[in-house]
Parts: sequence; C-alpha cells; structure tokens
Amino acid sequence: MVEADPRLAGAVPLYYDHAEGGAIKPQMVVEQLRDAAPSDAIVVAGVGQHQMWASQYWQFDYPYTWVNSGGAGTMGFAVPASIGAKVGRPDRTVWAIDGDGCFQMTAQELVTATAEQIPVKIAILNNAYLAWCANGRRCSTRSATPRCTSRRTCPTT
Ligand SMILES: Cc1ncc(C[n+]2csc(CCOP(=O)(O)OP(=O)(O)O)c2C)c(N)n1
Ligand SMILES: [Mg+2]
Repeated sequence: MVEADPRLAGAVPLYYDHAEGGAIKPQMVVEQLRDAAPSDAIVVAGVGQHQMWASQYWQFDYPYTWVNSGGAGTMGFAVPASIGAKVGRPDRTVWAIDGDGCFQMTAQELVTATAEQIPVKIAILNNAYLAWCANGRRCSTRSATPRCTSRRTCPTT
C-alpha cells in the first residue's frame, strides 16, 4: 500500500465545481473510472491537463501502477506505453487516460494492439483543445499544476 504524505493533506485541496445541466467534468470521469477499476489497475497517462487530473483523482494503492512521461513529457506516450504495460503485466487491468491532442499522435498503435490482441482500455478526455498550453499562457506562475487545477484561475475546471 502507498500511504499519502500527511503533510500534503489540506495544502493543495482537490475540489471542482460539478457542472450544471448534466455536463460531465473530466475530473468526474477519472473518479468514475477509478471507482470501477480494480484497485491494482495500471494507469498510463498522456501529457497535459488530463495527466494532472489522472494523477490527482486516481487513488493509487499499489506501487508501479502510475506510468507516465514525467521527465521528457512526450505527447503520444499513453497508447504505446499502455500496450507495453499490458504486455508486461497481462494479469492487470490497464487504463490509458489520454488527451485528444496526445491520442491523435499515436492512435495508429491501436492497430498493433488489435493485431497482437493486447486488450488495453483507453479513455480520451476530449476537450477539443491543447489545454495544457492554454493554461500555461493564462496562468501567471510557472508552478502550473496547483494553480491550473484551481477554480479561481483555471478556465477548464
Ligand atoms: C511531442 C510533444 N509536443 C508538444 C508538447 C507540448 N505539450 C504539452 S501538453 C500539450 C497539449 C496536450 O493536449 P491534449 O492531449 O489535448 O491534453 P489536454 O492538455 O487538453 O488535457 C502540448 C502541445 C509535448 N509535451 N510533446
Ligand atoms: Mg485536449
């Protein structure tokens, strides 16, 4: 089990306004996937705002279940990396949580998954936008993650 760092509790509270009129918020999508998935599921993310939501709203209970391009930050990572994760751990459920921009970069690897019969699950948080870039332009700080998920400053929450 991975224990949350108690020093972080309350420092960066997670909240979002539920949409009026039945619109589905991306945070809620991640919560729903999380609740429906086995607790030892492997989650692979693309790079962008959806990556932040996936990391924040998923509950990681086991080590080595969060796979993403945290260093180079390469868009297009999620689809092929999820295929690799599933090949490495065929016993685990593997979810890719991807952005619409990232997905179109390596969507052709769905052919590989199909041809090789590698059953990954892919959720696209489609905001028809390269939101991470837009957030970067709008937010006045370089430490974009906490601020850009704040309802005070982030137009996409
Ligand atoms: C190959 C590559 N090109 C450009 C970038 C810069 N970049 C980081 S996030 C992002 C937008 C991602 O858009 P999308 O997949 O739709 O995710 P969103 O932020 O909308 O959730 C871009 C262009 C990058 N990280 N990698
Ligand atoms: Mg997008």
